[in-house]
Amino acid sequence: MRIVAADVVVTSPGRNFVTLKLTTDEGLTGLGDATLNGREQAVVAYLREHVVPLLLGTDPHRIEDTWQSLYRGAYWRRGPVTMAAIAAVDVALWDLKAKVAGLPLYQLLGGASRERVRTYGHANGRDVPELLDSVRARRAEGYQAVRVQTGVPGLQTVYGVHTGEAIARPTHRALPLVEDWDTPAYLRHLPTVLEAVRHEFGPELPLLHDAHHRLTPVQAAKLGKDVERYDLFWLEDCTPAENQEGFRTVRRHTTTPLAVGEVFNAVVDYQTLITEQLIDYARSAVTHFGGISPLKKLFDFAAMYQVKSAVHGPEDISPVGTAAAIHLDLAIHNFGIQEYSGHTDLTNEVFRHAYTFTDGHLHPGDAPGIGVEFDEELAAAHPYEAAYLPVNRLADGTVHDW
Ligand code: CS2
Ligand code: MG
Repeated sequence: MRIVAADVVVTSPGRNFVTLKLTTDEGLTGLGDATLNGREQAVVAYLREHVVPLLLGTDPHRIEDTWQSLYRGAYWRRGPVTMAAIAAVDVALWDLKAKVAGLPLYQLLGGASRERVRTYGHANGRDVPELLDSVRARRAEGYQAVRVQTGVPGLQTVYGVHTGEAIARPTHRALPLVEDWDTPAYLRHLPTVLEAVRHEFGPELPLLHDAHHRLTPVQAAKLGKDVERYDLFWLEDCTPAENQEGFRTVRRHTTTPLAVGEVFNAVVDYQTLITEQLIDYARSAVTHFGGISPLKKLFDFAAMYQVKSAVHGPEDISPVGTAAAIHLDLAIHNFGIQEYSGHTDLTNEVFRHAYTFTDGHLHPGDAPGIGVEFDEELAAAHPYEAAYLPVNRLADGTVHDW
């Protein structure tokens, strides 16, 4: 079998997605997600200019060799653009291999280790009453774990808080929106928010919170300690994790579980964090970590240190990347939880998928491959529109992590 075509398709059914479609000389097709939110066209160029020419004529069964050739052959390694491009190839090849075998992908990853995949959803509100309503809405949709994010008094726009349809979070269609930030105000406010949520919903509902890279290590340590009484399922991205050693400070002061890694794209990004057990959940997405092949290696490494998976799954991971994640979630032993924001109805028409969401859990389905069909005609009806993630600035105008 040989790859005879490799198409890179950008579509925007409400937000931009980049999809790689590989076609074999036997007419089989495999899909991969190459979406990098706010930098989509960089991945498109990387694929079209530097990857597609290398794929044509190759044997699609040689997944590991193709992956290593794309990773080592570029000389310039890692980074989100490169690894999103490689991820799309990796997933498309696994899709093809499973289709040839006539099996759902999870069967090629070791088979099911569980009956279904536990998820968490996003609840948010500009203030506490709005947040409580949003938690109720997620629970009514079946979620059994909820991430909670609110506005901060005195700030106009804060990460994770948006109005309108929960799963169509706006990635701003012009130049980056400038949001404001005030760490001391946030550190004072968050414990009061969690107090209100626990008072309303009790001690058992698994609650998660995303600090989104905004704190220094000692601020993160203080926050982790201040919220211990609310028994979070995790505190995410509490401090920029490129400084892996910074987590030693956090871990020394708090038992609040820590989750990190959605911006990572190689195992080495986690090495200190995992080997020193400074985190509890590894957050990388299939789409941003180079695909299923390396992500399974990461979780197997993490399992040696009792670190669990928590694959990144916001609406800017396409249904192709989501499907790939769910197959891996079902198969690995050290599964933790799967983030699942869902997608708009239009997106689900462009990417018709076999995975299902029931009672807060996902199942990949048993269609051969990853179980996604791509409606290219509908995709073409929704062309790319430049869109950027927001930028954060402090009161004095200094740029801050968003
Ligand atoms: C967030 C993401 O879901 C999360 O945990 O950190 O939504 C992140 O903001 C986006 O993926 C950025 O594109
Ligand atoms: Mg996050």
